[in-house]
Amino acid sequence: MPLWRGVIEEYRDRLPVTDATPIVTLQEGGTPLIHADALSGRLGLDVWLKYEGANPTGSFKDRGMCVAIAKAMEEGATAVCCASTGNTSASAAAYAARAGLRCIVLVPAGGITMGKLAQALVHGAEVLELETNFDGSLTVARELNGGYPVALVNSVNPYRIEGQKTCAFEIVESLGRAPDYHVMPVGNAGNITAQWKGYTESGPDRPVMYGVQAEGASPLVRGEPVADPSTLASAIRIGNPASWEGAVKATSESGGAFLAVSDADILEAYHVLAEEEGLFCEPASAASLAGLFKLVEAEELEGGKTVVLILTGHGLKDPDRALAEAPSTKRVPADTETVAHLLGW
Ligand code: AN7
Repeated sequence: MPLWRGVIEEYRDRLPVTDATPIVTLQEGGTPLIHADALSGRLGLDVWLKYEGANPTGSFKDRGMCVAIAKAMEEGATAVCCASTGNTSASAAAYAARAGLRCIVLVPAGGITMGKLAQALVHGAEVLELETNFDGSLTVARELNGGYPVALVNSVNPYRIEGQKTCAFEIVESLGRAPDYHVMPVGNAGNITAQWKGYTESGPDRPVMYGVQAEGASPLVRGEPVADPSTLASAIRIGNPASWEGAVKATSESGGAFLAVSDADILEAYHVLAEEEGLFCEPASAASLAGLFKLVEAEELEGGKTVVLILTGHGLKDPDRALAEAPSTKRVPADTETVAHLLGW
């Protein structure tokens, strides 16, 4: 098997890199596109799951972060910063560590999961919990970038979008063409912007793009920012997406739409993915399947067509949620007869 070289080397001709750009890579990208056998049968569609949790830091963010960090180095930066609901900061911290850059992370106080916080800390980022939400944290990050010697690596940095579009390249290469429908979660909206850009650079066929938001954090569905976003899917707890225009371009040019799903819908989809497909993703990622269920119910999709769902982050990012959703375990004596009895034999 040839070595997968990471997105900068694999897609060099389609990214804004030159011989002067250092390669900073954890061999991100090249993630599995897994056929969802059970869901395809149940829904009468050909459903594929792009498992972005298989990236080195456990989310799709690595695709764009490697390009953003490489460009920051090329431009002489010594420090990077980001605001984050958790995955961006985990990724920024890892790539900054590899590149030898100072990394400053601004997160909403109490607003990110344990796994993501652990990642930022273990890689040596300077983590500040701001007494605000994600949107307020992003404002501070932008102002830091404006007034101090620090590069901003949120997805308002165009290099992030460039790197993230490689996910669409991989999907088109794997399927031999674009899918008919593409369904993904939307928070700050960088990723849907990037996926659409990737498809438009991949050839003539394009999917219909659906962006799924959590009901309590669904500015793109409502058509206006949400001041106090709320959902258990903390990754997408965002009220005023920075890439608003790019997201609207994706859905309008492709003939798609934004839709909102409840937290209960998200958890139902989370269980289906884990229990029927064997895939553990975080709640924000399960929003894509919750969205697909809703689209099928509303008879929006044509039967037999190909659908790709993006599972954006690994389930281990949020172990608290997994345990809260599971039955509690039993502590028993180490006695085979007792164990067998408990197992119903
Ligand atoms: C698992 O980490 O915004 O619409 O600061 O972590 O491109 O924001 C995370 C977003 C979906 C939404 N799924 O993507 C952050 C951050 C997962 C995520 C999204 C995020 P965008």
